[in-house]
Amino acid sequence: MSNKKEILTAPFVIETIRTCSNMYRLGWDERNGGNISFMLEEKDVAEYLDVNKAIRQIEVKFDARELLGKIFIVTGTGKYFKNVEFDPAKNLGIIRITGDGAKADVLWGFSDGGRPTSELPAHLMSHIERLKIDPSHRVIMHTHSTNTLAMTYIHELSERAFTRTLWQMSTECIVVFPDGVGILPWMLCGNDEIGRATAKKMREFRLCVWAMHGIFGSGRDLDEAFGLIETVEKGATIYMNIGGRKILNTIKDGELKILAEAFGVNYRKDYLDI
Ligand code: 2HA
Ligand code: ZN
Repeated sequence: MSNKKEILTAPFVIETIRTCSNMYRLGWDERNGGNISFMLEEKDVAEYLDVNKAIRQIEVKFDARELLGKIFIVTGTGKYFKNVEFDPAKNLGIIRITGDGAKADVLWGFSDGGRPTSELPAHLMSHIERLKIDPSHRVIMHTHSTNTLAMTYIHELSERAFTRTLWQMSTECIVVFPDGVGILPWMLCGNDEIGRATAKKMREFRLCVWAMHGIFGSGRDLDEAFGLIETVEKGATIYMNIGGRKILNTIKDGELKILAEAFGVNYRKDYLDI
């Protein structure tokens, strides 16, 4: 008789499921779009699973030595966010990076023989970079948030210009992402190259926009990563709703400065014309 608790009652599983459903209903994750990886504490997972017992082993196809022994809950490749809540064990998995860092043990999930997201290299590389900057970092979230994606078709793709526009679109923006947004041009997804480019951006930004594709966001927990993406998407939504109509009022650079100072956030000073 196992003394382990039922995995589907684990807060980290419940929260991952709810996040997927929430993102699906926001219209951000059509079909198999989007993926999440959430680094878990071994002691938390051990309440539910034998962390040394692998159901099977998979190739990671990337040297993840720096994450050796780390445990992640991840969404599955080809799986739909829409379906996660109805069959979590099929659409999600819990993996532990093992061997020489090129393999992962599946501890739970991927019950139909599935594998982690095709964007796993980009996730793992981004985790490595964010952890160097912030040891409390835990979550990487990729999504196709509609208005941010739309904005990449009609807005200049310089990080400074894009960030400035977003900051102007709602008072909250500079407070939530004072570090701005990184941007990558269109690139082929699912490989090491976009993974490396994204991870490089993650040294400077907590969020990177993939032009004509979506967003890579990070955070210390699911709420923080989601909240960051949600706020960028809100700014982009206002921008798209303005739809090129003449702007009569905006938040001026001097006001953005006052705002950032009032909230004590470390904003990118060189992004303002002051
Ligand atoms: O998981 O979103 O970028 C499907 C994708 C690939
Ligand atoms: Zn995608």
